[in-house]
Parts: sequence; structure tokens; C-alpha cells
Amino acid sequence: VQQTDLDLQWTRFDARRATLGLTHDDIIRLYIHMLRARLLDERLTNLRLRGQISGGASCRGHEAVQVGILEPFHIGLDYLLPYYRDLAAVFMVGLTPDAILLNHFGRSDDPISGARMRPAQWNSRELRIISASGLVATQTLHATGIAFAARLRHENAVALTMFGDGATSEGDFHEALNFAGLHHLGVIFVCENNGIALSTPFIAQSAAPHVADRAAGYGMPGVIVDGADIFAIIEAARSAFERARGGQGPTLIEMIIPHLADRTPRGDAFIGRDPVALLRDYLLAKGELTIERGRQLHKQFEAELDEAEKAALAAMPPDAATVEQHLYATTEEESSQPDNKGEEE
Ligand SMILES: Cc1ncc(C[n+]2csc(CCOP(=O)(O)OP(=O)(O)O)c2C)c(N)n1
Repeated sequence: VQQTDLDLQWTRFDARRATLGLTHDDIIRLYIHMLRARLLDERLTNLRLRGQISGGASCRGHEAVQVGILEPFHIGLDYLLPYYRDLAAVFMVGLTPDAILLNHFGRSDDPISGARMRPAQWNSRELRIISASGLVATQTLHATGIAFAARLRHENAVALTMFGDGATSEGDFHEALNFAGLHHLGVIFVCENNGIALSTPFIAQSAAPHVADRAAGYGMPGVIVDGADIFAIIEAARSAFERARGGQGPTLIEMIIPHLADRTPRGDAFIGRDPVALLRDYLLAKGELTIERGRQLHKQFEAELDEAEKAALAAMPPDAATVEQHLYATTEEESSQPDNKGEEE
């Protein structure tokens, strides 16, 4: 990358940052979230390579989108309906590395499902993270339904749902957008377009060149955002949340993620700008981060992950005698309890 290109990029970052009113502390916090998510993701990838865990998919290259979109999100009020690649997003909302590792190792005190479900089908009643199903795109309909329910309950909650480009070829996606557009529901549809759905490139599954083009057909704005630019992402997020919370209706945001070149057990290789490195280089260029401080942060998070991994490894798998627990409610009374454990699954 030429220095003049970088200078231009930093000038653009400066301008957007000023408009958004983000302070040094705000940006460092965002960078720390992105860095921690990257390191957690690398840890999970290495554990998968060693055959110690299974499930989930790498969020490498998606960190800025998953962190930036949540900037206006009210934790505990708004609903997050993620997909299996949204590790940085669930981490940003408050699922801890301990919980995520216990879940991947399938331990009995896994707070996500008690080792019952496939790993990475994250959920939390308290944090209003709704468990994704194994089927691509179903969460988009759930998000629309939740936004409809929030309206009926006079709750000012926004439902934020995230999915890949492959999900936009599913019927569920189109039904979800149609109903949300018709009723001006408070939903935000975020497509993390990394250009490929397993082995199917986007151009082989859509006649429309952009996912965002679909929005017009459902009476909502469709915007295209550079998924490596945290400031552009926050700008789009704030306006979508404002529309949703203000009763003006849904927005479809197409985030252009660095293109996925290859899916390997080592983690997905992407071509293009690395959003974590881009923000780091900006902070270094502005004198808001030093190499030394960067190294310290790295070391500190690796140590945190070492602890979490050690604890998860040492934790016990579920007792075989509990195999029938959490599958069915045992009595009518139990099934009507809002905090009944069995209901969560
Ligand atoms: C309804 C349905 N069809 C097919 C699959 C198999 N499948 C799992 S992930 C995936 C690719 C999804 O691609 P995309 O939505 O672009 O997400 P990405 O992994 O690229 O981020 C497919 C086809 C599935 N889980 N559900």
C-alpha cells in the first residue's frame, strides 16, 4: 500500500470520526474488542486444528463489522440474532471467553446449552441473544417476529440480525424483509457479504449485483458499507438504529467483507484489507497507540485466554445420567415457567 493511499485513508477516518464524535477512549475500546475477538478466534481455530474442539466458523476479517454494528445496541433491551460466524458480535454483547470455551469443549457448566447443542449456537436470555438454528437464514424471520412482538408489547427494542450472502438466496430472507418492510418494523438486517457461500460465489447465486439492491423491493433503504472501515460501519449502524427505534422501519445493510479466498481448517483466508490491522495502523499513525502498548494488550489477552482454556479443559463433561435433562419439560407447571432451563433449548 502506498503511503499517499494510507494518508488519504487516515484523512477519511479523521473526518468520519469527527462527525461521529468518537473520543480516543471510545476508539481504543473498539480496537480492544476487535483485537480480543481476533485472538479468541485464532485460539478456537488452533484448537479445531488440533482436533480438541469442533463447530463454529472463523470471524477473521469480519471483526470491524461485528463490533461496529453493535455500537448503538442497548444490551439487555435490544435483541441480537446472529449466525455461526458472529463470534466478535456475541463477545461484544457480553458472552465471555470462558463461556465460549466451555461451550466449544462441551462441558457440563457450559452456560450456553450445558453441552447439549452444537457449539457456536450462542444464546443468552439475559443478554437477549437468540440462538441460531442450524438452518441458514431462519434467524431473519425470527428477528422480524421479535420486532413485531416488541411493537405489540410497546417495547422500544430493536432486533438486529446478521447473516451471510448465501442466506439472501433463501425464501426466509425474502419473507422476513417483506413483512418487516410492510409493517415498518424495528429490524436491522445485516448481510456480511464475504463473496462466497461455502463453495458458491455470490455471482453464481444472484442476478442482482448487490444484496442491498433487494431492499427497494421491500420498501426499505439498502446501503453498502466497506466492512473494513469501522467508522463507516458505525455511521451506518447509528442511522439504522435511529430509524428502527424511531418507528420508521427496517434497513438492509450490506457489509463488504474482505473477500474469502479459501476455507481451510486453519481458518478462512481472506484477500483484502485486514480491519484489525487497519485500525491498529491508524492509531499508530495518529500516535494514539504505541507498538509497546499494542504488545502489552496482546500479551494480556493471550494470558486471559490461557486461563479460560485451562479452566475449560479441566471442567467435566456432562454426567451421562443427565442425558434426558433439558430436552423436554417434565410437567405443565415447569414448561410454563419463564426461566425453565428446558425451555431454553
Ligand atoms: C437451509 C440450509 N441450507 C444449506 C445449509 C448448509 N450450509 C451451512 S453454512 C452454508 C453457507 C452459508 O453461506 P453464507 O450465508 O454466505 O455464510 P458464510 O459462511 O459465507 O459467512 C450452507 C450452504 C444449511 N445449514 N441450511
